[in-house]
Amino acid sequence: MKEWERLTTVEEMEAATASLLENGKKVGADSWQQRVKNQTPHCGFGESGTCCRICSMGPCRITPKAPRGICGCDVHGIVARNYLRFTAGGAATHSDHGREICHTLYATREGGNYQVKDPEKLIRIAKEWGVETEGKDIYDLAHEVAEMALMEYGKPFGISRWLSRAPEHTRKLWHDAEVEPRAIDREVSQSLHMTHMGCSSLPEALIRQSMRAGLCDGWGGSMCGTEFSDVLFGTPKPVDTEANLGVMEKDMVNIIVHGHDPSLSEMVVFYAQDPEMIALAKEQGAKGINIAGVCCTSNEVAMRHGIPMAGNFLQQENVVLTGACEAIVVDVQCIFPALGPLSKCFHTKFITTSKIARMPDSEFIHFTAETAGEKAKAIVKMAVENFKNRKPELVNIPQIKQKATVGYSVEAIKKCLDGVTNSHVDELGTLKPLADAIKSGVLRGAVAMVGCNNPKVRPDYAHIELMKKLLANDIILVLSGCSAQAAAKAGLMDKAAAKYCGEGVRRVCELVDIPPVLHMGSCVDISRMMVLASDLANDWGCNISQLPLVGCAPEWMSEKAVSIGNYVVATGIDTFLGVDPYTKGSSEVTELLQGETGVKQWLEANYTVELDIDKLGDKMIERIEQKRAALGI
Ligand code: MSK
Repeated sequence: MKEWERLTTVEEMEAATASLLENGKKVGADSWQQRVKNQTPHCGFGESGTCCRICSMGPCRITPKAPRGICGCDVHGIVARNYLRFTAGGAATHSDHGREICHTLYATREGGNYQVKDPEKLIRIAKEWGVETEGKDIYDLAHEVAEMALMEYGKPFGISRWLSRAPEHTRKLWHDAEVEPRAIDREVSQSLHMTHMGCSSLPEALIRQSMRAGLCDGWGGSMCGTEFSDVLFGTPKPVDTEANLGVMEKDMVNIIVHGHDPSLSEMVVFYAQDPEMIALAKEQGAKGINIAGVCCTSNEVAMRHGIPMAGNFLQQENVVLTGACEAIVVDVQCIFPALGPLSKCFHTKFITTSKIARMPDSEFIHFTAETAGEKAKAIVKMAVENFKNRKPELVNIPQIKQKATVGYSVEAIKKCLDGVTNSHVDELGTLKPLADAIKSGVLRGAVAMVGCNNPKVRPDYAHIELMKKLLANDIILVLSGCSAQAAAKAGLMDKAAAKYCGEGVRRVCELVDIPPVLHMGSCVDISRMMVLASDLANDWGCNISQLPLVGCAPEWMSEKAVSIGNYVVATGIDTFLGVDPYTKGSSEVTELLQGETGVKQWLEANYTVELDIDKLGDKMIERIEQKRAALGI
């Protein structure tokens, strides 16, 4: 392994966190590190998935002495039901985010709060969906397509429109396995129905529906979220930014945007650049207004505007602990309720904006498409006016940050490849050069690394160590979510990091002018990876499951991650987890998800769960090499 001396190490990040926790102690702040201690050890029944509280006869816990719940359900049925409910929670969350984006698209108008920024993409999607586009006003088209997309959530008949993007072989597998997602809400609702007391307890049926509910997310709600965010805010293209807590500015008003839905953060970014707001900031004694992000909202605005990334999931408290955060403005998902009491220890305004994510100790400013401009301006003003309340003795911004180039949508990746080969095939380009690099062995394969942080894993360590290991073995990476931010914080999204990688990755990065890990966006943007895999398989001339490509979520924590894992596996991509999904209590469910006879047989891919991160990396490399051997390359 070569020296990675340019990278910020996990030890450096931990030292920064330790100094911030000291800052917190001065004001009596609580922390997730302390709460983990309070919650440990965790409940063994919960961890193995063997506790059932679906009805009020229990809760029932399965032990050798009590092998069945009061209704008679065995451990396999209980674990499988819990798994499906977990999936449904994730699918609902992503899909509802997608629905909000569709509503925002419906609210677009010329000169309004929201406009169509990528009309070409809108026209492409409209044609894909059989909508007449000729001579139509772009806003009429936006409203028509938005309404069709909203109907995808509740249409009474048929399957998801987005499935037509998948290769024929994959679609046939879905059809034959009876996991094709129908209306998005139907799959979520049916999952809850199936798991109600007295419905399904057959593990196979429950795991099939888990796949279907996952697919309604990745090839349904998330795809709506991604595609229409691009139409609204622009399809990402490579842009330079910076990452880690050092992006916060001592002399400026710092506004942190956090959550997932870009509708809010886009407007906050806009008003932070308003000359009136900047003048107000100067009046308050600040040099200007600095916006930075946390979690996937950060990914969204980084990819479209180069807004710096302050950190990922387990760094959300750190931004407040710097004592230099005037406002942390949140939309939905992955927001610690702890931010309320924590903000009260400092001068920080904790501003919630969505009726979906109401929290104690926050200031609620209800944000809607209709009032977006006025509310975003009010939020920025509130933050600016809070600058004077900062306590200089509590300001501690760790001076660590790295450069990053982000914004690799599928369209952008194709454009980069096109620039090298000049093989301009059609308006969208081709992935053939990538396929050729893998076939020739210059690259051994690719890993899609995604997901959160989880205190069960040393934060960011698994992400960063696995990335280094894979890159050293000439495996290229596409990233999203908090995994992407881990890479950016470490410096792996700096193009200069290519020189530490294996010879093949280095050559490709230098030739194509890309960093060794490609930032593809937020959690909903894993749908981009599904399109990438489909197009790569088509350009290669093989099935997705044959590609030397695997998925990985080494530090995942949320229900959304399970939903994602299910649609990635169901799309034919073997997926490697570093945290157990509460299924180890059932040998049958473990076999269905990780063995040869369940999802592997139906959909040509399965899960591997390995808590030893080094072994997890070895297993991914081994699987990629097996796929290469099977292809004869
Ligand atoms: S934000 S779901 S902690 S990746 Fe999308 Fe990060 Fe996981 Fe939330």
